[in-house]
Amino acid sequence: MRIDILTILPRLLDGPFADSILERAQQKNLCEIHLHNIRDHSTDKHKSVDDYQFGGGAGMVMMVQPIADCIDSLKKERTYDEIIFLTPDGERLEQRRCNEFSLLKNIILLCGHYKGVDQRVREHYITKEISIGDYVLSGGEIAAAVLVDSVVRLIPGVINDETSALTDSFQDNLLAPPVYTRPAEYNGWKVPEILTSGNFKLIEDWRMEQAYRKTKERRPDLLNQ
Ligand code: 6GU
Repeated sequence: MRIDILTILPRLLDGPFADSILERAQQKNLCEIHLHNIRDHSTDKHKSVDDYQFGGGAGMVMMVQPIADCIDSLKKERTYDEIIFLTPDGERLEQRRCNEFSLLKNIILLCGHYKGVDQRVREHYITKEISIGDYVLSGGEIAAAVLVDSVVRLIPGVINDETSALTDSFQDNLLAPPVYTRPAEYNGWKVPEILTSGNFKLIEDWRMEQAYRKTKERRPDLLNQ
């Protein structure tokens, strides 16, 4: 999978992809992540990327030209399955979408800023608009990092233990059950006995029941889907 990210703040994204699972996915050539500074594509003599909005109102708007030229140059090289705009008024990202995105070959992510992006970019280039939740971030970069992390970890081979991505919270509309490691007793706090019983059928039943109980208490909405 190839991911091209368009941003006016590429430094914000230097960190998140350089460590851990995302670093390993790139080293194993299971995904390529390319950052593009939108400002490098501005033909304006001041390298502007934003301007006042027509009709007045507070806040600058990201201009069409630098974004259009950047996307056009990428589209000359390959075809893209999706061109995704990260925006708080987009569709809320859920695990089902992450699973779908993880099957794609080439995607572009556009990180918005200021008041937003000129509507003509959204109409003529963008194929999906995604939000990561009902709160406002200063820009789309951190949302892009969230999307990339949630998607790349689902690419086969990225996580060593093949089953572990499948047992995550949300993968079956259930929150994950509690987990424990050694020691079996710490400070008088004991691990549930069933987990050290060696009876795998009972352990599986216990985990299922815990997952169900937690979901019912914290996220009953998930059980009605
Ligand atoms: Cl994708 N962008 C911004 N700026 N804020 C957000 C968001 C995206 N998703 C939730 N809040």
